[in-house]
Amino acid sequence: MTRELTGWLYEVIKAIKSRKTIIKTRDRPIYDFKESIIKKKKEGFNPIIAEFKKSSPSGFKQERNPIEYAKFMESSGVAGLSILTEPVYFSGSYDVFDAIAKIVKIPLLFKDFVVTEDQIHTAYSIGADAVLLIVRILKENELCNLYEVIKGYKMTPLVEIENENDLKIAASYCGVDTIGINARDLNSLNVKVEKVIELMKLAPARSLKIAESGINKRSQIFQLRKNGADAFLIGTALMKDPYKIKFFI
Ligand code: 137
Repeated sequence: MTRELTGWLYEVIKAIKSRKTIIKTRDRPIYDFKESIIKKKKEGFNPIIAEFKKSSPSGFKQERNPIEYAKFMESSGVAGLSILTEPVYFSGSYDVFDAIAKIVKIPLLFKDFVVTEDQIHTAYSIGADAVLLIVRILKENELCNLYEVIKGYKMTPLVEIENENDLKIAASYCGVDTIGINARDLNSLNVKVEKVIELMKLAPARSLKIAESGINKRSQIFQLRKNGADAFLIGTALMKDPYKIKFFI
């Protein structure tokens, strides 16, 4: 089904088969992910997507109350929230996503390793407004199919790339207009923010570009913005110290 995967990535995808599917009536409107980013930009702010992440395969660990974090980020003016839902490596959960969705009125990104339509039905049911699709873990036809399922719900597909080859696939697929450029290599876990700048230069000019991973300084945000980033997805730095948002925005 997926491109050749090894190590922890292989384990994550394998375990997806045993994840539950949640189908229920959604009692939350769809908040437009792209519009929120464009609005913040027009207002002169750095559009930040603050991520809720409790752990990761890089060895990161941080306990924090998800509701307090989400409310604090919303009141600080972030463009949206990204919430990890993968349970084994990222200590994520659908329940936490659902609970946050009930209390905030800003766009929420379903941040997981999406390879099945059932995951998208779940994302919609628990209140997602955008869903991450990682090119690295999908074949072209799977990417296109899942992309359409997300659009069918009127959510935003955020297509994540981490190298030139991924970018070619994302750019050649007709509708892809929101691209996440990941500084982190999913195999080696090395983070290189400079790589994002190089890839942004090659991305279609019309696309909305979100710089992901490794951002912990205001100066990086300026540099990325100067080189074409429209928004910034920040996890580790904000989980460790939520008050840093004041410097980033
Ligand atoms: P951060 O700001 O924490 O460097 O990155 C934010 C975000 O891009 C990142 O949390 C991704 O959503 C998922 N992260 C990691 C990973 C994915 C694969 C392998 C490792 C990790 O260490 O965060």
